[in-house]
Amino acid sequence: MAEYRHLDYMLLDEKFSEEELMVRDAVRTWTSERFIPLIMDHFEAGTFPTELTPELAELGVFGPTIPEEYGGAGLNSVSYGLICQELERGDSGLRSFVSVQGSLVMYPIYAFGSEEQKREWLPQLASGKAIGCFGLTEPDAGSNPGGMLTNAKRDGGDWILNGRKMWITNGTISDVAIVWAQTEDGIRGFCIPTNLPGFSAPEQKHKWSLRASITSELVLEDVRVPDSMRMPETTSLRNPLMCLTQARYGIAWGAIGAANSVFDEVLGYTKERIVFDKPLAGYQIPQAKLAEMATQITMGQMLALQLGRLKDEGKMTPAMVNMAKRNNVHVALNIARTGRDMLGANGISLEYQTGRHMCNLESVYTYEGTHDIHTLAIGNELTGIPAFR
Ligand code: TGC
Ligand code: FAD
Repeated sequence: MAEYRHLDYMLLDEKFSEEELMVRDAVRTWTSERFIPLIMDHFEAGTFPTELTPELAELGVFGPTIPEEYGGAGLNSVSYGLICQELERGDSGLRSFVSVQGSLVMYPIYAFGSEEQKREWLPQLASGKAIGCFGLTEPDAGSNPGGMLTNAKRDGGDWILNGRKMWITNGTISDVAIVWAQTEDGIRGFCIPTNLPGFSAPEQKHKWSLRASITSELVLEDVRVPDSMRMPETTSLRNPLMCLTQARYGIAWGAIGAANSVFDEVLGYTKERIVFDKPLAGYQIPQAKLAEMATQITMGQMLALQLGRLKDEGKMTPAMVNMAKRNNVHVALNIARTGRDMLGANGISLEYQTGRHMCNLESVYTYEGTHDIHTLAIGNELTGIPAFR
């Protein structure tokens, strides 16, 4: 495969610090050398290359913004964004694996967990010795997580958990699960090992998107947990939504990585592919498509970078993340669909990256808040009138 050339039309590389570029380049090289050669077979087989977990840990991509005393790398948010960008250039399933571990498992333990929970789990998760999952969505409560039916009832000093979660990334391979449940006092989060009696996580098969990612149900049947497994700082729906803000931030960057992978492949292809005696890239219609792709990628990069700088300055709001996730995933999906067409029949072959990115981005468009939910969140921010219900 040709060497990857990242589009930097507006010279944004000048805006990153030396440390940020070092982190980005290390992940970029790893993705090219260690991950991309494997992805076609894993996508086809519907498996994730879990054997790469120690290497990912060594790269420092699990919870990189968590302080070093808990095993994290203490990096800034822009570095985390660049990590997501480079991983998703490989595959959305790879970025998902890392997003869930860092933003949806390590972040809530760090933000809402007890000191014991932090000491027990964060170093294990950072080193990849433990894998985690985040159980919010249910069969009848996706966009509306406040409607969850999973519940936790007090029994002396313990809690009894019952319910079913669905579409949970990494569920089957997890050692620890963050489970959100209704209690008499509102929604609470629990941090539970997955080997407890009554807990199971059957894999959900037959996906045609995000195939190189494990997706599972979580089934909780009278799972008894001590109060020490409740995350003490969780008080309402606001807590899982705060986790989503962290993960959506990473997706806003990641989607641009996928779009860039497509753009690079399609640009190279159209220059080499001869149709009617000259390169496809020499015709106006493909050039118009390439110009639009490059423009959209560049605007997405600027949006992600500004979002990251605001996050590092403590000025990022959830509504800003709604806009960036919505825009960048939408743009990436459109670029992948257009790119798929421009590759002709090759566009449907897994020998090329583009078709796989296109299929994956359909999931990314839906998870972490669907496109329309983000539209309504921006509408709410602008008008002050919630139109969700
Ligand atoms: P609402 O009344 O608006 O909010 C409840 C409380 O939460 C606060 N809040 C947020 N806080 C932080 N970040 C956000 N994004 C927040 N959105 C809301 C809000 O201020 C309020 O706080 P307080 O103190 O006043 O109580 O709640 P609602 O029930 O009306 O719902 C609003 C809505 C629809 C926006 C929300 O429920 C939503 O975002 N729905 C989408 C659900 C979703 O994104 N699920 C994702 C599941 S995880 C996943 O997909 C992982 S994929 C991982 C991978 O593989 O990469
Ligand atoms: P619904 O909420 O039923 O939405 C269906 C349609 O209705 C969408 O078009 C939506 O935009 C629209 N809609 C919904 N509400 C409104 C409204 N108020 N107004 C207008 N339109 C509306 N969840 C987790 O908790 N953890 C995970 O790790 C996780 N991983 C996932 C991995 C994959 C591969 C996928 C596909 C999903 C994953 N999810 C996970 C679940 C994901 O977050 C949900 O699928 C998503 O939030 C949407 O919920 P839903 O599928 O129930 O769709």
